[in-house]
Amino acid sequence: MDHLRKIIHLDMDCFFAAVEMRERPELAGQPVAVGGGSPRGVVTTCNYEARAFGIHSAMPGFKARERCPHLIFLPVRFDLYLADSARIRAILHDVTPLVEPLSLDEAYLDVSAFARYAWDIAKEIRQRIFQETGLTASAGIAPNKMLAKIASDWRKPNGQFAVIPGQVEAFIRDLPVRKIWGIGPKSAEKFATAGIQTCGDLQRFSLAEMVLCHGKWGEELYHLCRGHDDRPVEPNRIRKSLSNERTYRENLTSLAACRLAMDELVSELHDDLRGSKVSDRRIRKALVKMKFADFTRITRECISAEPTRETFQTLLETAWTAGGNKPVRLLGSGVRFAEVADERRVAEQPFLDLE
Ligand code: TTP
Ligand code: MG
Repeated sequence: MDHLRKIIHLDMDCFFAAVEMRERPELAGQPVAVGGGSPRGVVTTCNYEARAFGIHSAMPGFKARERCPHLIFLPVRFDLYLADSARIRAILHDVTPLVEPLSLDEAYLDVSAFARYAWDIAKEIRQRIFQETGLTASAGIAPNKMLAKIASDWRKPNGQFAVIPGQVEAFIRDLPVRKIWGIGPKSAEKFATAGIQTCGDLQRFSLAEMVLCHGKWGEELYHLCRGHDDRPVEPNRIRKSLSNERTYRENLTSLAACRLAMDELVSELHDDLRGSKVSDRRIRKALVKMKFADFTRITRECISAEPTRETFQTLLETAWTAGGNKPVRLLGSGVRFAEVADERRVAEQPFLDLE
């Protein structure tokens, strides 16, 4: 039940940039972005000084430099961020085993079982993270995951915000639909053309209408736009996919060049698939991602339990042709894993055959 739970969503502030600034105190007060070192690199994140110039994640480096010529653009040092992420996770696990990491710098905690206020727990966690890493975090506290995640943005940076059960209705009513879990810019645009801007607008539709328009997702949406979300905090979330990608210094202008590059990615992917955490997982699908010089993108996937080099080459060729043989700036390869429940079913198959 929603009102019985106390969920904290913790999110580090400008994570990669904050780590870099801690390492180089002389950068204080200057606009800093972290991203690919080459002129084609993309901003992964930036500090608030840089955000003031309109710079944001996923912005191409050249554009960022246009907006802010004195921007300090630092290369990504992933190992460094990974080490901080591990320290932060250890702090969270010290509080409760009910921690669900979402990415390197984000996690949910379920503190329902604590008699203490979730507000105080969040505050202590943030203080401890600061003491041990020198980094600031923000937190959202709410009766469920969706609201906690929205709330952690409310007092960023270095702040926290709580949505108490009695305030859920008022909190959700005026929120843009874009804030709802699973609604991306495209769906938000579709809703906007239908005159639906806020969660309150969406609440005017009955459950039957929502299901009629959006199927199973409509039913979920019906609850989410009311601020109801009963997804549990799941420690050790099971990985659904594994992928890699690379942005090339020079565009790849022929299929032959893409083929070579894809072989390299696939061999790395196969290495990663031997890693301890995924080596026992069953693969369900293979996929290829392609981003073109004009920034359009395409993905192609196929069902495959043991995708080989050839599987990816076939997908690559389909994507290349479907994309219109345009110069390619980024390639990616990946696999989707079978659900663990499906895996069990498959594992039981031989028994069924024997009967
Ligand atoms: P975010 O939490 O989305 O961003 P942030 O921590 O930098 O800033 P905020 O204060 O708004 O939370 O992402 C966490 C880290 O993940 C970010 O520091 C860099 C990395 N990242 C990428 O590599 N690519 C991306 O597109 C995004 C959004 C983040
Ligand atoms: Mg963050």
